[in-house]
Amino acid sequence: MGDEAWERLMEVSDGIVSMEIRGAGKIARSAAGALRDYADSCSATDRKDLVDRMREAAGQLYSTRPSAVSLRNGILLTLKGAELEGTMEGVRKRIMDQADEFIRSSHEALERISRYGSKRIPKGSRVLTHCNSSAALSVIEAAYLDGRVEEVYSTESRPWRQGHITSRWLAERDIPVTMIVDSAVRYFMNDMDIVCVGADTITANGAVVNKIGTSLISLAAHEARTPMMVCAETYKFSVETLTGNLVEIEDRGPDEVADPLRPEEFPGVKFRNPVFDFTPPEYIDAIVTESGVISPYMATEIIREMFGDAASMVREGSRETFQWLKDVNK
Ligand code: RUB
Repeated sequence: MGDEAWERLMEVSDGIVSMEIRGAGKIARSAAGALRDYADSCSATDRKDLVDRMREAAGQLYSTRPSAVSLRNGILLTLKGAELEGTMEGVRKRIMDQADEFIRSSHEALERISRYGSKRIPKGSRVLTHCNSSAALSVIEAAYLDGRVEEVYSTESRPWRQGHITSRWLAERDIPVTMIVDSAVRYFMNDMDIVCVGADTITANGAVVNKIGTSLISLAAHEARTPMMVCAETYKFSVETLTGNLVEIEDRGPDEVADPLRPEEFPGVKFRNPVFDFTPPEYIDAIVTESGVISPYMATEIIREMFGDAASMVREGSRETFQWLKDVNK
């Protein structure tokens, strides 16, 4: 494409790939913002050219983090129905308005989640969290301000060590925090009152896709009878899983595992680096969404609400956008 607008979009895309921009919610909001800016500034010549360019931009952003359905849903909600507008200005305005609305409502969702989730944390709790989730942290902060959290245990979260971000964030707010290595979770689990984590994707059967290690933590929590709470906006629920699609687990390659040692120093050794895993619904006590606190077994209800929306998009004639994103997802 070669124009400045595309370069700015690529900066966001590269930022997501390099993990400068990370966390399911932030990725989705950044993608929506990038699409809005691209719609505003790309040098499309007519309506069709703009629609084509927006599709290309969406495909570029969509390819960056395959496990985050939030990204796909953020893109879909930003573009939905835009190709139905009769003029280039109409297409542009609809995309910009929908991007702003997605970003606004996603902030509002976080605020609600913090209010609903904090009530689930008993007074004087020790809370374990994993990785770095803005939804989980918003709950923990609200609960702390309500006198419910005594201390937070934060896992290091190898290989990227997002636990460093979480621990600093908590310490900056004077919330007592202790950082532990991932493999110490079982050792400390009996001292925890609740586990509070985020999600990248929630499937139709109520399974939660989140940072690698979440599933092991859920097993330890289950064995210790420690409640496991997942905090997630409804746009992290996956419509496609209702019709059998599987969630792809991102594998980020060996360098992140072997760093600072290089893989070349391990001749004959293979590395695997899946960065998310599945926690089955039987190990999750509650999912806190902006629509309420639900059992994971109610995931289909949330998805059906969204599916209704998707179905109406198809009825309105937005089939193309919807189908196109489905094709990208295959
Ligand atoms: C981050 C991660 C977070 C979820 C939810 O993984 O697994 O728990 O994305 O985050 P990564 P949020 O660092 O690989 O992006 O609640 O902020 O959306």
